[in-house]
Amino acid sequence: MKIKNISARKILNSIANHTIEVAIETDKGVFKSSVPAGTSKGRHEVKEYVGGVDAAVKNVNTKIKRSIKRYKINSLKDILAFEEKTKKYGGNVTLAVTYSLLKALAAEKKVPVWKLFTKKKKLPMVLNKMIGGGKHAGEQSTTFQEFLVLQKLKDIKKNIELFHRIGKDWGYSGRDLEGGWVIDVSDEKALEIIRRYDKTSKIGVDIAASEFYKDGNYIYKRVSIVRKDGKISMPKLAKNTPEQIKFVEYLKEKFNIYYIEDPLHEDDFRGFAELTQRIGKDTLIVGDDLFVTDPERLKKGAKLGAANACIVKPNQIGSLSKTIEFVNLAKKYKYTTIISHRSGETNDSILSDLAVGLQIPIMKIGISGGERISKINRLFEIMGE
Ligand code: 2PG
Ligand code: MG
Repeated sequence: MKIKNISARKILNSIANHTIEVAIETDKGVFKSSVPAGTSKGRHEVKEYVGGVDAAVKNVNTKIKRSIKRYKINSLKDILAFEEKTKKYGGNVTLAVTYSLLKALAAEKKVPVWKLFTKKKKLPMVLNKMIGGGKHAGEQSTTFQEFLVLQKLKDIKKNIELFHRIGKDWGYSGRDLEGGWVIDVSDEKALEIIRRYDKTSKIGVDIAASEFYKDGNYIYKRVSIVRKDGKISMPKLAKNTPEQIKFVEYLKEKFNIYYIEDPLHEDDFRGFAELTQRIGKDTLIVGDDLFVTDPERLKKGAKLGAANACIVKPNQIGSLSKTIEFVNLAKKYKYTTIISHRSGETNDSILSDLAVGLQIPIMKIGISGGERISKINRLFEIMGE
């Protein structure tokens, strides 16, 4: 494929931070892509932009522009090989270039992007955020970052209705960064609210525990009172690791939780292993900040039996080649994969193509806001392709 031009510019993401958009021009047209950013980032994620977004724009417009002309890019393999040349500018630069190249190549081959990866089409289930707290909301919110409901894509209507019903009764404090309802209640109460409206669906939480872990303790904003044998007691706000594990187990049992992401802090492989051993048989114990889409961290986790599922966020590891390696490794270890949006999204919907292309069974995505809806709509479009 003949690349006539490549250029970059600064754009805003959904939380009004700058990111880059890359445009690649070929005989078939102009193909644009952009990359999201996280708010509750893992400590082990790669750098998004070396030298900042302005430097990234400049690097694409000068250095990458010069080097891409020297390469023949006619296949997925060529695109993955070219990533090596862009890595030094930061993960989001690499991905924005890669995504645009994928779109250009797909147009060249007259196929949708997902078909560059697979012929087999299987649409993921969707994991939609209903209530949001933690670092995605202000102080007046839950300690846990996300309260989620899993649904087959064709039944997403159920989640949409649920989202509206919760919003109507509880949405007076507004939305979090991903469009979830912010409710100033304890985490237990938030689960109770969801279960009040939906008794049967599989539900989940992203505890994002690293965000409230400090010096050996998990510090809660609020806890629910405990009634036992006619007595009422108030649990402490701080929980050490064994108490945290016990609490998560208690919530799982009480509310029949199917999906639990980052229940412990990002370096506690042993804690993850213990929890997986206790409740992993019928629950997904999901590593997000724990693995950061890094094959090496997944290898370590699998050896210890830490978690049984993992989040896939290409920009945590900063390249599509590493992301593919990670997904293949997860399949080898029989870890369930969940591809995920980020809190600072763009309208680019390529994540949905990657979900189908890499045959990932679950896609974690919000249910409100154009930047999230574009991805859901893309899944429906793929359904018809
Ligand atoms: C997460 C993500 C997405 P962020 O923790 O799973 O919901 O949040 O993009 O802020 O890291
Ligand atoms: Mg997470």
